[in-house]
Amino acid sequence: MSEKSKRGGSSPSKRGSPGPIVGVLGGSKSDFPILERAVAILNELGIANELIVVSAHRTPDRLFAYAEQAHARGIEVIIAGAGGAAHLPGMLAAKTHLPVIGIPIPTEHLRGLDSLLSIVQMPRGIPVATVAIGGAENAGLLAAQILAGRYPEVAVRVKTFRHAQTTQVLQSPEAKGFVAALRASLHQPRRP
Ligand code: RP5
Repeated sequence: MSEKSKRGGSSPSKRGSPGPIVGVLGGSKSDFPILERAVAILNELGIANELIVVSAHRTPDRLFAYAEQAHARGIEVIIAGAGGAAHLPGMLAAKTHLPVIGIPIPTEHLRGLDSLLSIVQMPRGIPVATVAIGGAENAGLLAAQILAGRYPEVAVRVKTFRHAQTTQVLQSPEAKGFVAALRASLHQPRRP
């Protein structure tokens, strides 16, 4: 695919092949600054991925081809980000049994509310798991959690990620300040 711009790490990959198992698709190259945050999470968790442009309205045939070939190519989860009247995630979901995670891309005029409603309001029968507007990190994490059931090493990395995240918050001066204030208030003599 000529627009393919990036591949992540090599593990885990389907049946030991080096190919991507998560497809990160954007309706436009202008979506990439947000989608790259999903790629970063996937890379951090060692999940092979590809980031490419597939537009529902500019390259509809390519959309169909990608969705139809994805499973055979080893793709297991698709992340799709689009803005405005964002058809990409829903159309992909309609053309494949693979789970599709939609990322509503922020827009200039409606700040992504248009994207959000276009993606989240899928009619009955064809689900798209929709994250927050611009929520690319969560899309990457959700893809990892879907894969964690099949790849124990991904499950371990997700748990390690969460543990590090929790530790980072608890170690922050703000959190320590709260705990200290709480302790101090608990030790204050109670008024009768
Ligand atoms: C959508 O239109 C894309 O997902 C993008 O968010 C939006 C604008 O695209 P460009 O005009 O920047 O290419 O298809």
